[in-house]
Amino acid sequence: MRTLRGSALIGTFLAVVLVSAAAQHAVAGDGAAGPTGQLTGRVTAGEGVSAPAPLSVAIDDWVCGKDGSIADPSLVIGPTGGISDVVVTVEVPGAPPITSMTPAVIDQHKCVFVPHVTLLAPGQELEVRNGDPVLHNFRTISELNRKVNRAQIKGASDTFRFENPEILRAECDVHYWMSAVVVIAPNAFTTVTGSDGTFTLNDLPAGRYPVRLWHQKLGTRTVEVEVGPGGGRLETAWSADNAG
Ligand SMILES: [Cu+2]
Repeated sequence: MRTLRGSALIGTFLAVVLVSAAAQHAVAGDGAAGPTGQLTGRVTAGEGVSAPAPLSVAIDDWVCGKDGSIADPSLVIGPTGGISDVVVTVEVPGAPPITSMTPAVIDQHKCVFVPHVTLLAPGQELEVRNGDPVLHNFRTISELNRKVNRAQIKGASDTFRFENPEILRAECDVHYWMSAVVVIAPNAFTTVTGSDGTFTLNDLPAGRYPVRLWHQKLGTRTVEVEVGPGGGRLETAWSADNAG
């Protein structure tokens, strides 16, 4: 049985290169009104980190596809080495809450949760749909929010709200390979890397901050970044630690 703890946390280290885009203008930030800047960054796969093998399909292959036809969404590396779906949180003291309340939808399509990672504000409505002609269920693994376990027949739609900041996992028990990540963001300076491993966060107060990086397979790491009035840049290569 797969569990959150059971996900293989690969021993890792981060090669971190911090480049301040305007270090000469950087001032200490306290989250109050003052100069703000844009933080851009990229997370790439370092030595020893590679995409897992495609998933095996053991049931419902008439909908889900043939064995080996589903790319494993738990660790996706783009053609130029960017890692998708890394949750990035800049820990700015006194940061405002995330306020984006655009509708969030997770569909189940050919036995894959789409999108794999969904970013929510606390309390934001999340719709989960089953677009497949087979039974799925949506079961969450969480510690800070109420647990959900909802079977969904073809065409079903259910909505959920999660009130507390947390990164929670969701799985389908019918199709053991199905997993999704739901991020209830702790602050407005939280985002998820795109398919090329890049991210952008706007309106950060100038200052030096810890940045927490979370990935479903690679685990959690904290790095530092400096943001000046002209912005900041974070480049990290996330590597497997082969030293043991
Ligand atoms: Cu399923």
